[in-house]
Amino acid sequence: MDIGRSFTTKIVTIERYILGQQTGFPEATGVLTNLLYDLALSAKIIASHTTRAGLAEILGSTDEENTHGETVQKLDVFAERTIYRMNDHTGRLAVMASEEEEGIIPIPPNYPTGKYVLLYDPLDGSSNIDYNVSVGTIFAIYRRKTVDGPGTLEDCLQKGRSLVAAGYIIYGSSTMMVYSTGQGVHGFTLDPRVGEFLLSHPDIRIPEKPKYYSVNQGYQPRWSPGVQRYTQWLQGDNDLGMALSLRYIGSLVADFHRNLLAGGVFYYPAEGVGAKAKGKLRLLYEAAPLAFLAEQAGGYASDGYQPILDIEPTGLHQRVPLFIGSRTLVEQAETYLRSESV
Ligand code: AFP
Repeated sequence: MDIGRSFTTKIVTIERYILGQQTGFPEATGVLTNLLYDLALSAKIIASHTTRAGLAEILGSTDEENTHGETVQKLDVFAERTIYRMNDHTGRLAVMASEEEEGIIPIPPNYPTGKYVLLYDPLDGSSNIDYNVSVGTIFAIYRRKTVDGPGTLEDCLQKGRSLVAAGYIIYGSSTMMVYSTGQGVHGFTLDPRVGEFLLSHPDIRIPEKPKYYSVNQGYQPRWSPGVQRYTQWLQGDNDLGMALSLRYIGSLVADFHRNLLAGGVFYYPAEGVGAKAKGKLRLLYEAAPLAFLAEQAGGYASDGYQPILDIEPTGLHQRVPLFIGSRTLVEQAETYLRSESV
């Protein structure tokens, strides 16, 4: 028997897959391909540190010194610097913006600018790091709006419908990169032995039958009557024929990833007046890129009234209520929320 031929599953690296997708577009210049490749490389570097996060030298304040007399960086700062340094000099980007930075991040004047814009949340859920809970990186790629020269705030303030690509990396029991360029959602698992992301989840579709709802139930007293009733509906007062199970990690990428694969809804609603009057999550760094993935996987994301992807951003750090996951569940949330405003 020819053992070699008995293995029918192809091994596809992320590089090969990204390149393969590009060949469907003869006009493509390869810039987006290389940008995604750089993000995969950033992910490998960040993953190599998250797996060592329990070690004392990684934890602690940003200005502490480790035993080698070097300045210790917290993991979220490290992730931020890694993505920036991987992308500041390539000539592919006009400008960047990060959840960790107040303003836009210009490309240094000694480097060329390019046609894309990168927005990212370098390490989402970072308050979970000290407890060995999964965290993630989220990225969003747009085409610049301005024609040339340094990119501007206007280039960053684009609605999700204009996204060229988006994705996330989850640093969990394994590291996965999940992305879409508008041709479905594809997931790659990092094989740490060979240092490659290998295609493990081609063409992810949110399952028809949902399993989970995910929300910080501790905040229930602060929710509007519509969100309260919606939650009861998810808990069994419905025509789904089953009560959904509650799963909540408190790390958006991990909660979204689980529901993407298992079916379900994640929501972080508005909480009346005060600091969370518009919820907690950021439109540009969290909601819009994940909404793009949700729609590409057959799901949906809404602020309770309109698609997240249709919201015109007015500020870099704008917050938005988020309902995301299986389409029927998110549409049901809209029904409950709209009914409270009539
Ligand atoms: P941190 O980055 O401060 O850990 O916040 C994580 C997050 O932005 C998102 O990943 C979670 O879904 C959400 O906040 C959890 O918020 P609550 O702790 O209020 O439930």
